[in-house]
Amino acid sequence: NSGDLDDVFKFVKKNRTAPNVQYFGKAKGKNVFMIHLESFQQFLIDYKVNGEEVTPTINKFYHDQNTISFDNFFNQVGQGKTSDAETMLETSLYGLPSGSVMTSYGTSNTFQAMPAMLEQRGYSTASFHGDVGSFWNRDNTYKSWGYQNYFSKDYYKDKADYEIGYGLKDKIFLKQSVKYIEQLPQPFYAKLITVTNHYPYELDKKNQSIEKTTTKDATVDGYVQTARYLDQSIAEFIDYLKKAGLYDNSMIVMYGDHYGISDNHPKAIAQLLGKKSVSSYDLAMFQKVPFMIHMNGLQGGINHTYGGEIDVMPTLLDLLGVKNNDTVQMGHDLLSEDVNSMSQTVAFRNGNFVSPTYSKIGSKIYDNQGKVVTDKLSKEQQKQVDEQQDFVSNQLALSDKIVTGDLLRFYTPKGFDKVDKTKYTYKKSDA
Ligand code: GP9
Ligand code: MN
Repeated sequence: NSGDLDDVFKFVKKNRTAPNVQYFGKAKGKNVFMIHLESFQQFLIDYKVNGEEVTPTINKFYHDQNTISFDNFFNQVGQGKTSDAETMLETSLYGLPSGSVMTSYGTSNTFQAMPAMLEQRGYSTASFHGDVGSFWNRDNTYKSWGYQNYFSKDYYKDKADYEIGYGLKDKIFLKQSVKYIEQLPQPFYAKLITVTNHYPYELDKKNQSIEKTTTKDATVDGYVQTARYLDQSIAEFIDYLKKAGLYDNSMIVMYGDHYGISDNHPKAIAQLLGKKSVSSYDLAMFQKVPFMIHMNGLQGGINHTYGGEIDVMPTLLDLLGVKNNDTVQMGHDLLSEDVNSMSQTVAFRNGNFVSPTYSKIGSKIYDNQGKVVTDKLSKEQQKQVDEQQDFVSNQLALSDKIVTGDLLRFYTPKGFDKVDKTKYTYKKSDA
């Protein structure tokens, strides 16, 4: 009801931060590539096996002087995994406590999502993925988000050994995506969702180019091999972008959607990290994923701001110079200098949170060195933690109300045209 919407606006207003003048509009009119690195965790950056970098291309991209790279950026997904990541990144709304927004609400709900906002500013928009179009209900959700094009498996030439796991192997997928990218009117917004680096991390012999790790945990040790394969596919794709002249006139965003190695493997994780054992705090830090923004002329560097997937849309909209101060977003611009006391409190879907000061994991409070301080906080410190907890609970609950009540149908931001889902169709015609 409209009372809920009032609470939403109150929260959004308080949470909003002013754009950074150094970055606002820097990417205005540029093509945008959103490159989804499946199950790619931050620890892989600069990680070595037997002295050899696992992902040299992504490492180079991460350290490029024109790349803003976040090293305290967390995945915030729940059961909806990839779909939760997509939902957060393109709508700045959370996934649900259980299930998936895209599956349960993607068809029917009203959204004010990235693709629609950009289409209304002259962009063409497309999502690319080498799995069947209906997975995670993408074929319906993308219409609600305003995607003009969705190139799923039907659009790709397929052969017996082209696929592994959930779909086309990344090299084949990215290579074949080129002919569709070339047809997109510029400027465009293009999302490419890779999938080979997905559990159970199996790869055909001929594509293996690095040794497995040796934790003896069968579901862990192949991870670096599929990550290496993903890295090589990115190398080939970047080569193409450079040859096509797209590298220089695009903003290229890369992100990891969620963990690849779950909390159920603490022993193996400890070994990978060169530790005796891992605490709950270590496991929370293990939820970091890369978030990198590359563009010619961008003043890059490693940014230590704490943030998560919910913050991507406001960050990118500001870079693109898209005014978004009346849109409903749960996150905020990570490049803003106008920080408020909650700006760096990062919620997990289960109500836990991390921040540069205190983190709450389960029933325990940790300081930023990973020490348990639950019963050692001063009154003042306890007050701060309580405020963080309230912020997190409120943010998640409001997001859930928006989604389950379809509240955005009652509100259209100024200058935004309600998405007409019926105008999109993704069926491959034989033209
Ligand atoms: C399938 C792919 C996998 O299309 O996106 O999703 P995930 O299992 O990572 O949620
Ligand atoms: Mn995924």
